Amino acid sequence: MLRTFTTHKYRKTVELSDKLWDFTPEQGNEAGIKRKLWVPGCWENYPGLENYRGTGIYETEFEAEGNVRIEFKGVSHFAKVFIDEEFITEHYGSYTAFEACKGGLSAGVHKLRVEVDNSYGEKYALDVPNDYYSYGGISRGVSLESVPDVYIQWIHVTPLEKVDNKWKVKVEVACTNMSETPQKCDVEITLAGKQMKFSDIRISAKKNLKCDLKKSDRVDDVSFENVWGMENAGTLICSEVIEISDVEEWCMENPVLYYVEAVLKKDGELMDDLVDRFGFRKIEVEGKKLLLNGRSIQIKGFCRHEDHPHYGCAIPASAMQHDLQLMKDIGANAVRTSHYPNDEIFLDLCDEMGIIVWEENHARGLSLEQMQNPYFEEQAEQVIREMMAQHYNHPGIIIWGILNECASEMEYGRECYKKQLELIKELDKSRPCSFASCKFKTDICLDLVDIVSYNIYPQWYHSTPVWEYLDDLYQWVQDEKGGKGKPFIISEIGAGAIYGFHSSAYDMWSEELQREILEKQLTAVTSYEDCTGVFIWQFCDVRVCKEWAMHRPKSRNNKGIVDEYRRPKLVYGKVKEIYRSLPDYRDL
Ligand code: ADA
Repeated sequence: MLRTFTTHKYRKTVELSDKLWDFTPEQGNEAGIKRKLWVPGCWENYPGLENYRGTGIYETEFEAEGNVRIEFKGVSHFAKVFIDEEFITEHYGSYTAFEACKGGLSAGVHKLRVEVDNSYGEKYALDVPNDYYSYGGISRGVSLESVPDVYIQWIHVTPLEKVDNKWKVKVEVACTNMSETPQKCDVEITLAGKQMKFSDIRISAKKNLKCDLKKSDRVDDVSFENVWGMENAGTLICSEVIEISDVEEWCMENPVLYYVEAVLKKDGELMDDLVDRFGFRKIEVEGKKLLLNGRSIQIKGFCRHEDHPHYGCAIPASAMQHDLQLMKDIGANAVRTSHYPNDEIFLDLCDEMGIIVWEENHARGLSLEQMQNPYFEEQAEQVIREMMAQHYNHPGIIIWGILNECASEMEYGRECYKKQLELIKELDKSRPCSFASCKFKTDICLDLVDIVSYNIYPQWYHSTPVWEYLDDLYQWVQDEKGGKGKPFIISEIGAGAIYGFHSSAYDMWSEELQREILEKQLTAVTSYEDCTGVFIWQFCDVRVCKEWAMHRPKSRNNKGIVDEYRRPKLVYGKVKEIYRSLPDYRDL
């Protein structure tokens, strides 16, 4: 399963995941020993491979004829793909999808080999030993699709605003041309019942980034390479701003979703299609407020890692849904996908359940030296491009975030933040952006964002009273250039506890102490007038890399409200009491 709904009615698609593949590790005690692994999955969940960091070969077979497009939703963290022993593509980045395309396959069975690497090293700037575990393997779904030479890459729908009960909407469709010659096609779009047609569109050929399009087609001459960083050349078709009436808005309490469908025709014949889903909703910043459809929202959120003892980061849909049900039970309305783009199934579920999302690119706590890695900029920007191209339509996503707790107090760091935030603005003007800072009164990047966000741990990492610390910080943000008058979010608060450890003395790591600290933090933050909301660190306990284990009992970051098996700790009831007592909107 790659999405929670059908994305093609016409394009022939088969899932290559949800089955066993052959897997052979290349180093260590198990080197050269072939075994079966479930895809999607992480190799650390198998006996003998629990700590395996290195390269491994995944192999399977598929039956096809003609052009194939294989979509990998996530391989952790570097992949090289071969079809019938021929190298097709490579991709770095565990948390975004990529495609491997090959034309003209003969009818029959073909071999697919994926060489996967989860080792650390300079070439992988975003994966460093960290306060969470970076697993190895084909960790998200894989699909095999039969495509014509020209196929639809994505559809982006931007709901702009609602005027007189009519929604103004813009639609863009990206088409890719796998062949060596330009092709002419018609593209028809159906959006919430409204139809649009773009005739005789010239789709530029691979590696030939020029299009000669008639002005009347309203087609922008933009290559994916320049804007979205896609591999193949193609054409971006932009609609006029259209108006749609009689539709329901997407909101937290009534998350209504609509479908958009694009079909591609050549000489009148249907060649390809793509279906995606979106919602009519507007997110905007107005002074200190964050407005959803004009109403000021109160974020009651959790930071969540994709982690589970049975599945690593490859969490099955039913277990994701269970996490979301627990969050709903607690009264939460928001998730921060800390610290990377999430599996799209999770985003689909958030859309369906009315849960708002802060999605961020992949980076946690990178130091100045780590940001100066020669690969850092390119790799971090690639995650942004892929995340935004792939997740653009999710109405649940209301904030794009970047670079959690990196060097935002240094000039060099500021340059990186600036470039990445400018890139986000270039790609999507319809959502605000932010980053989670830990640079207490030293951050120099607050002018670059729409929303100021801070991770704070008073009473846990230091003993300053919460209100005092928060107020001190907020007043500094108001004095500091750039932060003044913007919405202010506490993107992390938290305290650790080991499930089942009780202490009437409120000893460190006891459930009692965690409950006491979090109550103080949450009460102060949620009653602080100028604070737009909070994301608790964190939803569940997670495995950490061995380099971090010294400060993390059980090799876990134990600040979860539930433990790694989702068993509620004492604090669960307290958070539930506080979150449930607060409305979703601040204007009630
Ligand atoms: C940081 C960081 C988290 C986690 C947390 C903690 O704020 O963003 O990833 O490491 O601290 O538990 O200390």
